[in-house]
Amino acid sequence: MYKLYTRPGSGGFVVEAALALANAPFEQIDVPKTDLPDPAFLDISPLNQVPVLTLPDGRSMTESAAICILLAERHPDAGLAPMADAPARADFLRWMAFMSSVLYPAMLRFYYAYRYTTDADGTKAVKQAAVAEMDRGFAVVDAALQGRDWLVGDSLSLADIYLVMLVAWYPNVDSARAAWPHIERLWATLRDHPLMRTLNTSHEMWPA
Ligand SMILES: N[C@@H](CCC(=O)N[C@@H](CS)C(=O)NCC(=O)O)C(=O)O
Repeated sequence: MYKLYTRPGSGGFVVEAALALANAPFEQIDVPKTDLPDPAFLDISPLNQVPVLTLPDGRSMTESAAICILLAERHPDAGLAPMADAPARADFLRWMAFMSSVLYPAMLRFYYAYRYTTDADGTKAVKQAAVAEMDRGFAVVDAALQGRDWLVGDSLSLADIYLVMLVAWYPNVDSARAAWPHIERLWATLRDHPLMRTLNTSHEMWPA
């Protein structure tokens, strides 16, 4: 059985969604936010971050995008992503890498600004630059969604859920919804999705 180390409102959201869509049983372990992490947790997550997925064979992995890609591969019938030989596979890999390497780190720079400057008065500037980088990244994804129902291919994939998770973290949600209408359209669809509604009750990613 899988084991998911997570926390409400964290990147564990998309992994929990993937496991639920795949009907894969898992044990959930909520990891408290603390500066004094459990050494056993550091063994599997050296940066003390969630999500971490422990696989049925006992191996553990960090990195939300990698976890999503692996789950999609291991549960092909769940349709979590285009298969390796599908034309939309390239888009899926591209957007998963883009979101986890551009948008997610920009979120971290905003929410953990003190880590990104040695200047005690510098966090405001770090946060402003982080939001500017989020704006650049979301604008790229919004343009890609123009005229499309889904970010990748012709059906819901983990890329859509990953995107909605990220945009829900944007510091000013109302301005995000106004600035990126194509992302907002997708987000509105997912806000109505039964599984997202269920997950949102524990994760509280957006107002119900
Ligand atoms: N690159 C990692 C980032 C994970 C991450 O930053 N997780 C946050 C929660 S959303 C966390 O655990 N932060 C605690 C910390 O950095 O101290 C991934 O994509 O999974």
